[in-house]
Amino acid sequence: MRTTVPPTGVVISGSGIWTPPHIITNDELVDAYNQYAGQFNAEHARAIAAGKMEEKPLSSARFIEKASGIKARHVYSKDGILDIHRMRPDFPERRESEISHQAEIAATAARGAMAEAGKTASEIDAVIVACTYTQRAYPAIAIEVQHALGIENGFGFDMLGACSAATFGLHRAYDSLMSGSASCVLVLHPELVTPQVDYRDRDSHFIFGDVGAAMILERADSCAGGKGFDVLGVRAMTRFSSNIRSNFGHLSNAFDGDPFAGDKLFHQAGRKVFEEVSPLAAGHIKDHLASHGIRPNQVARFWLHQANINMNRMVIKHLLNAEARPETVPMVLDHYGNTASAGSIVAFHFHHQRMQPGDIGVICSFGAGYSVCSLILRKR
Ligand code: CO8
Repeated sequence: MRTTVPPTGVVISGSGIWTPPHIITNDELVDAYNQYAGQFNAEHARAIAAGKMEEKPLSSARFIEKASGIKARHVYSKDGILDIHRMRPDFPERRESEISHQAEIAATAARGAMAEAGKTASEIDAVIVACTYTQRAYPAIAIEVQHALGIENGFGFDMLGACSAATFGLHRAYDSLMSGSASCVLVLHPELVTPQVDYRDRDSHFIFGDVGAAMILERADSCAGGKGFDVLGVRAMTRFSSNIRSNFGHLSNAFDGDPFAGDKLFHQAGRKVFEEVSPLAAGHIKDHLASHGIRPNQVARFWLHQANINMNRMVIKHLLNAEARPETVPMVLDHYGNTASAGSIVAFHFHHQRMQPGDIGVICSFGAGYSVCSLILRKR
């Protein structure tokens, strides 16, 4: 029930995941891309020789694993991505009378989180869908999920925040709970991002995978059995950069030109992002921990954004001046790819079970915007 009495604290009491049914390995992806590139180069041989067109460079599975740590990714739809005459996913379009793709995967992840938290629909009074893209502007995906799950109380809304959407969503949930405007919040991250990938671009075709993730946050005084994690603090920051960018939006319909041209899809200056965001994220985490009197080496688990394994190693090097050990800094990127804002939540979901009461953990996202957001947790 909604209440205006501020709580004594906020707890994360459940998490859930929807994993797409299909997997694409680096070898499969590179094979399809290289066939496409070979055909493109043959078709445009004259223009390339005359310097009027750029040759498509070949991709390499070895490069991908070494440069990013990604070995495979789960995807909602596989065939279209590997079809060299299509080079983009093919989702069946649903009728308005059917549940939307994004609401369906969000609801599946939500059921897992609700089961773990022991919450029924009648106990939830806010639904936040926080992700990189929503498949439509309105009605909000969150309201559709609210309806699909039979949540009759409260409100739902969608919010975007690129790489940090999930943690910014958790931040909003925390604020709603602390202000007393909600008592149990379902936060959802249905990251269907493969449609925003340019599979004809060698430098970025390997980065992303799809996933759905969910979290339940509630008032500490309503959370039975001392389970879950106390949220000790939340902190967000942003600083403008165009180094990670997608220009697709509803204005694309008003512009002349191809609404699906390269700049409308995901593109980035990856090396710059790597070099600029790693120290930004490390400094942010260090300051946030210090404001709670915690040193980085007192943290049992860092659930970091899953964009690049070398980037996470760099963040940990800045923080601890040590190597990132898998038991302290779990990675899910190797088989999920970069799942946009959901990555740190997926890492949390699979890697929090063995923590002891009192153990400290940090969830932290970083990337497009630039944006960074962290939550400091303590195992109950
Ligand atoms: N195969 C073979 N060679 C390649 C390939 C490839 N696939 N790609 C690039 N190369 C080549 C380059 O052309 C370059 O060649 P040369 O030296 O001759 O110029 C060489 O390899 C080295 O290139 P880079 O310096 O670019 O390689 P890096 O070591 O920097 O690795 C990465 C590239 C992996 C992209 C790396 O820079 C990286 O991951 N950076 C971090 C970027 C990041 O975190 N971005 C955030 C992503 S956004 C996000 O997380 C979610 C929000 C947005 C969601 C969007 C959904 C679609």
